[in-house]
Amino acid sequence: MNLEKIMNDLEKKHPGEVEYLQAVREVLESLEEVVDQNPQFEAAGIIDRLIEPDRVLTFKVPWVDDNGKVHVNLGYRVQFNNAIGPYKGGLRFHPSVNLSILKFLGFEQIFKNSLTTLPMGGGKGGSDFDPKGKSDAEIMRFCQSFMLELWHLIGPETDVPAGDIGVGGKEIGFMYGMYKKLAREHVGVLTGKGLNWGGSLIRPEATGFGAVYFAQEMLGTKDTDFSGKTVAVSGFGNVAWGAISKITELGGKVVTISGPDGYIHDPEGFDVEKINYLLELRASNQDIVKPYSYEFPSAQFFAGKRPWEVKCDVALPCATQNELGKEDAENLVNNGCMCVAEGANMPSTPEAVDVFKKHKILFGPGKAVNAGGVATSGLEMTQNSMKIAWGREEVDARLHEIMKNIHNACVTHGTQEDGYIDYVRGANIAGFLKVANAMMDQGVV
Ligand code: NDP
Ligand code: 2IT
Repeated sequence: MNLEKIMNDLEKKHPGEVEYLQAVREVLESLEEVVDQNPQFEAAGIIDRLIEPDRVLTFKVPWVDDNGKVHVNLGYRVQFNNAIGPYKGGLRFHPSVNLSILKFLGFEQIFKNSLTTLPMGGGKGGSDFDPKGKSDAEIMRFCQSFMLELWHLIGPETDVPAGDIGVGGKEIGFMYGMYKKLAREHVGVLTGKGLNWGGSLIRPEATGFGAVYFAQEMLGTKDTDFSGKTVAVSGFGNVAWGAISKITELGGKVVTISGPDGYIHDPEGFDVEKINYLLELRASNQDIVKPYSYEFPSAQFFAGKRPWEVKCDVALPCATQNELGKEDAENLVNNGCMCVAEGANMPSTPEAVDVFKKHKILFGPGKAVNAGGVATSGLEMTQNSMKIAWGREEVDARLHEIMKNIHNACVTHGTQEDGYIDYVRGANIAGFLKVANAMMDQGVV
């Protein structure tokens, strides 16, 4: 495989799509050997077909705010690959959303979904709409307008969106209501639904819980666990909340959270009371974590900074892409951090990943670590198809088992001669092989 030629050609076709190009390069770097060992993949153009989405859909989303003013946002759905199942992946509502970000997320989703062992292809979508500071009525009108276009493109066996940054249970509810009205069908077309109307227990917690189950397996390779460990977490959204709750339950001490405005350092660690206060803060639709430091005097707020300068044993970046750079990685390593597990998608820059690998610390990439969210979405789809609802323990046990299996797949495909587990390589190869072989079976389509 000629990696540089593939990347040059891709860059010429999609100039400036930096996140997309970054994600493709990272995966292809891991696959060079496997592709060279399997000439049938090259002959069938597997890589060329895999790195371009099947289709990209863009649409206009007009909506009216509470003052009667009209706004126009852009909506997208990137249907990347459906070799092993219907397109599946979240919707992101954030002002930074553009095609490059959604293509990177959709591309990553192909391999992540393959790793879950469930039949799901890869997709992603969203809008540059900013839910921050909007009333519920405004969010509802936006979601309804978004679905007026999206509903043509999706279906329970075609493409099944879910949440991501800026899209939680509330937004899924508003979108589902409009889909149901248009399609006149009550089907599992979205995941992350409310418990009373087809949602699955554990789905809200799943990404964070899954990330911690995966990190637990990573620590297990060094004969240790979360008990007594100091943990730095970034973000305080859906993923960070689930992770903090589970780490705390397992006896770990989470000492940081962050928002776009800076981070909080609480050396005493977060407990249930503090987590509940943080949930209240988020529900108040504020975009800052600063008020926490007024409520709990043990905590200090560091404006405009990221938590990676704090001494910790384990780090879980759970906010957004490229939030942990080379210097941050060096700080973590120098402070004795032994394990970095990515709750977010691609939060570490390639330079940061190089630092972790050079120092041979445990590093789990997002597509493996955070796969518990979409895996539980897959379990929600199964329950919808069977028209049953599993109990909390059952879903949690299945999630836990899936995360262990993903860890095993990474170990199988990523263990180096000196025993170091290259989880990036392991996850990419394991995720790729299943999709590539399915594409081989299905001909050139
Ligand atoms: P949320 O919207 O619930 O939370 C996002 C968090 O990240 C918030 O704390 C937010 O702060 C912070 N954040 C967002 N953008 C920035 C930024 N530019 N700079 C600094 N902080 C930022 O999203 P999720 O928790 O769902 O998603 C977090 C990450 O996890 C994303 O990378 C997502 O793709 C990934 N993920 C999510 C899954 C899911 O099931 N939800 C599954 C797998 C991965 P604030 O709210 O204050 O803006
Ligand atoms: O990045 C992700 O895996 C998600 N946002 C969850 C996708 C899903 O379909 O549950």
